[in-house]
Amino acid sequence: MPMPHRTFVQVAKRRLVGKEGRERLRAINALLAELPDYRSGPYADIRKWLNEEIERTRVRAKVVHRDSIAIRREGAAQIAFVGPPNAGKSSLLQSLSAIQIKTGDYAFTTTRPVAALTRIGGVLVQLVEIPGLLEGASEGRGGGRALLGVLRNADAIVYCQATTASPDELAVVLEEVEAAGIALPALLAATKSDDAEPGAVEHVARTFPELDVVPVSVLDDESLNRLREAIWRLTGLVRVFLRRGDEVDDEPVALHPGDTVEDVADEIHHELAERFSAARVWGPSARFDGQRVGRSHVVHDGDVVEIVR
Ligand SMILES: Nc1nc2c(ncn2[C@@H]2O[C@H](COP(=O)(O)OP(=O)(O)OP(=O)(O)O)[C@@H](O)[C@H]2O)c(=O)[nH]1
Ligand SMILES: [Mg+2]
Repeated sequence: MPMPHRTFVQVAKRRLVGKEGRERLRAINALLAELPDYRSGPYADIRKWLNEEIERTRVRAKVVHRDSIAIRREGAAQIAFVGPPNAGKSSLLQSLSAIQIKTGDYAFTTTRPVAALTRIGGVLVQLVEIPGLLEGASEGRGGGRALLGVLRNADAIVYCQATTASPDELAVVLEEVEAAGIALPALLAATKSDDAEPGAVEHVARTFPELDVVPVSVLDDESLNRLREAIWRLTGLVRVFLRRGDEVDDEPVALHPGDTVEDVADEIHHELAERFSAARVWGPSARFDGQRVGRSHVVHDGDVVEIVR
């Protein structure tokens, strides 16, 4: 005598409670094996329900998987490149760093976030391309929630809009970012400026009055340098060059606004931060060259600092 079908459904539901992924699929398959194999009637309905449960479980597993994408943070700041498909995001990443990345004259050449490490203002900065965010992204469309999750972790945004395309495309993207509650320092790169019709850059600028616009072309090194400088300002980071005796380091240490001489010492060594006595400062925060300051002295971008032991 098979188990009455109503009892079977109750048993099945109880066994599936709290199970997801592979564990749930195993439980469903076990139930299917126990199910009397009538071709019609209530048992056939249960088989249909269980088979649909397999499908739903698989879809859920994929969504859960895609709901978070991890980009390992590197460098002193993470800058996200965001914009409609085909805006030239990958091309910019490639031109600003040393990475090889697929670019193409069609939408969705890039399907997952891509990271590139580069030096900007002498400091290592991580650039991340966020692939085309679609209308409805903040509700999860096109894996949008995972992409916005990556964006939320960034320090600043470079929005990309081709001067050869309609700015309406970027307007959609901006709405999704706003709907997701993400508000980061941002600028707008008006891309493909070599190909722009007269007035196209101005049109982009008028459409997004709240954003600083940097016209840029991957064919124009000067424009890429201007973009680098604008990105540097966006990071808000403060560069300090360390001095040891008469030598000044070529590569600066990156600090945050409000950081002090003590933070500078801490960058060199935690122990040094505990026991150093004073520092000497040259540059924007110094009243005169080599000014002697205490550990709570706030450093400015471009300072040269010598820690006095
Ligand atoms: N003329 C010109 N074409 C450019 C420039 N930058 C990118 N392109 C072209 O624009 C197309 C799209 O470039 P991608 O860098 O792949 O754009 P994307 O924003 O990464 O695109 P998806 O990853 O598909 O969303 C390619 O054919 C590029 O060669 C530029 O500065 N000038
Ligand atoms: Mg791309």
